[in-house]
Amino acid sequence: MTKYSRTADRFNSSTIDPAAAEMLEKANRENVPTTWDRFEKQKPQCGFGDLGLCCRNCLQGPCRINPFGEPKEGICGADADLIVARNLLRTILGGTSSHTDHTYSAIQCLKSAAEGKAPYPIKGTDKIKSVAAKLGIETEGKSDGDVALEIALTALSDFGSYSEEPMKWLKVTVSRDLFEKWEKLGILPKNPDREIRTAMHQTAMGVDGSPVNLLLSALKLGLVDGYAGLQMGTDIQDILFGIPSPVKSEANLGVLSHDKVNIIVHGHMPEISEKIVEWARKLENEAIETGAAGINVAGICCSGNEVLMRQGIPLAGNYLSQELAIITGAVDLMVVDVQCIMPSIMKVASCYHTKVVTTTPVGQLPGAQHIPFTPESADIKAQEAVRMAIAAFGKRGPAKVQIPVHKSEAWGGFSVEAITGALSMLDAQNPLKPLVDNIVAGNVLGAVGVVGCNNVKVTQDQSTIELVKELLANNVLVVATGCTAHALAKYGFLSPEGAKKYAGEKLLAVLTAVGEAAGLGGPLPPVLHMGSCVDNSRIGDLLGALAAYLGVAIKDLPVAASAPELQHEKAVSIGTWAVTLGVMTHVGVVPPILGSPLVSKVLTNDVEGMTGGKFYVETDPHQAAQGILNHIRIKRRALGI
Ligand code: NFS
Ligand code: SF4
Repeated sequence: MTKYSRTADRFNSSTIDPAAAEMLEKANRENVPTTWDRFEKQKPQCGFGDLGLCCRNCLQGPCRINPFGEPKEGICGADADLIVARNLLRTILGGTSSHTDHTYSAIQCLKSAAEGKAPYPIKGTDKIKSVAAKLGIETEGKSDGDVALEIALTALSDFGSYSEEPMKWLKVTVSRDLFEKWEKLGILPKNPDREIRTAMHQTAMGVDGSPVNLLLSALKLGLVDGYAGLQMGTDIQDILFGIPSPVKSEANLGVLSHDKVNIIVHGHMPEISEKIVEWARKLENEAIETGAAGINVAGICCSGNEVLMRQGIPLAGNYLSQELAIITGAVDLMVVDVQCIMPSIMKVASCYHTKVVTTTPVGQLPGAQHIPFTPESADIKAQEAVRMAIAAFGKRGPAKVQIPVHKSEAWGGFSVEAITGALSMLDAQNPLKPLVDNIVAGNVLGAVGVVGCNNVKVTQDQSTIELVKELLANNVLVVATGCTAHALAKYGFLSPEGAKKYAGEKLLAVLTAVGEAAGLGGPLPPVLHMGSCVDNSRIGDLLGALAAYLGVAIKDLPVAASAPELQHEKAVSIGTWAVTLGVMTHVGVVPPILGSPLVSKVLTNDVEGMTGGKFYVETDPHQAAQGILNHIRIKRRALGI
């Protein structure tokens, strides 16, 4: 194996997380390559690709456009604007397909559970009621299971629809104003699968030659992502597994245990991670019989967020920490499903005793044990996986184990229901009133959803932390999801203590009043963890409720979204949905669009005239914070507050 040698400087520029830095040093000592090593070997990254100017959409290519000279056109005549717009739409299609396929699995699980075929108790009774109400499903005299089945079938009917009607799930979720605005723009999606097919077709060689038309489709696919991916996914998952409520846990690699069997759940599908958690609890005695002190489950990426939100399972780390968790030498089993799983984990695992289990037909890794989960077989498969972990525990090499001590208190579980529940302690009739009154009074300047990933191009967690610090100091309420929530969790932003440390004086007073009224005995955390990336729909729901309460449009609210360290195609899809919803959306990594002045201008400027939202590209977190604060102040002024 190549010797990977790095200086202390290199570790520092890789991450601000002390636990991650410690593991990078260990990796270096033990000659285990990580994603940062591979990133170095990729440098310099291709300039054409970076600008979005490379096309491989037919076998005459690859074609590339030279922004400084010739060629200005691909072999078929496609120019920079067309190539960039087509590539962007394909990126969004990748993200949207990921979310809708994830959601489709959740629906199948709910259907099978409701039919009594799959061993999942349907826990979200309140969500059954609220979703049935919005879908217009009669609940009177019906069992929860029967209503849940109708809900699952309604969801499936959107995916099976051959009519020209827009998606039902979207129509029943959003305000009439938004619906009509999107109708006028001609971007209301029909059957989501069909929209994905059509847009793939549209981007094929020799079909659409209009960059603007392609960008309109991008907005439409943003809506597919938002309503057939995020919204439907969260609604269905809450019905299956329950609506999250505030729960205290911990975050960072220090949550791994020296004397317990350590199982990591990594990926996105709660129907798998929930079962692993359930069986880890049920089989704890078997672990104890073999000499372990018990079983410890911890999460990486959005699987971690899902089981934190509903089960209080600790977070081991975000996207860039997935290899580092294995490098502790203390992970006995990593169970993965889909999305954001680096194939490299197999090579890393082979340097330790760690076993890897794959669980889905599309997410396989050579060298891993494939245990294909289905809703019906989930109990058997989960037991098999947990027993593999117990067996692997005995093979842990003590000389290779080094668990960083770093971990922080972190609260999760802030669903919209939980937030309004806490606020209703201040005003039972009108739960949103205390929040809105404080916004109007300027005690809360505005709210920002800080979301998304890690990206090896950004020092791990740095942009997120710097940005959020400035927002909080300026009395902006922050909500978070995805790997960003993990990042904030590691540095105490998801704890009541974090409110005292980071929140501006006025914001702290509000957080304290709400936290004490809600019986937390102290302030709410300054950053509210709203869940996985699919759970970004919760932020959409909250914005919708605030706008409705104030009688304005979402685009008029003093709010913004930010993805300081995004990497995945899914993050681009979610951002597009947010822009379509009317939200200014900051991205801290430059997306591959700068090769087209037209596309860049439309996305960062012109689109605002259509949806009220726009993208804001800024890689410096301090500049970004100022830009976001300015935006919030402009929105406040326009509202006359
Ligand atoms: Ni979101 Fe969650 Fe993380 Fe990014 Fe990946 S895990 S779905 S895509 S990297 S936040
Ligand atoms: Fe080149 Fe046109 Fe083919 Fe793209 S579609 S690879 S620009 S010839």
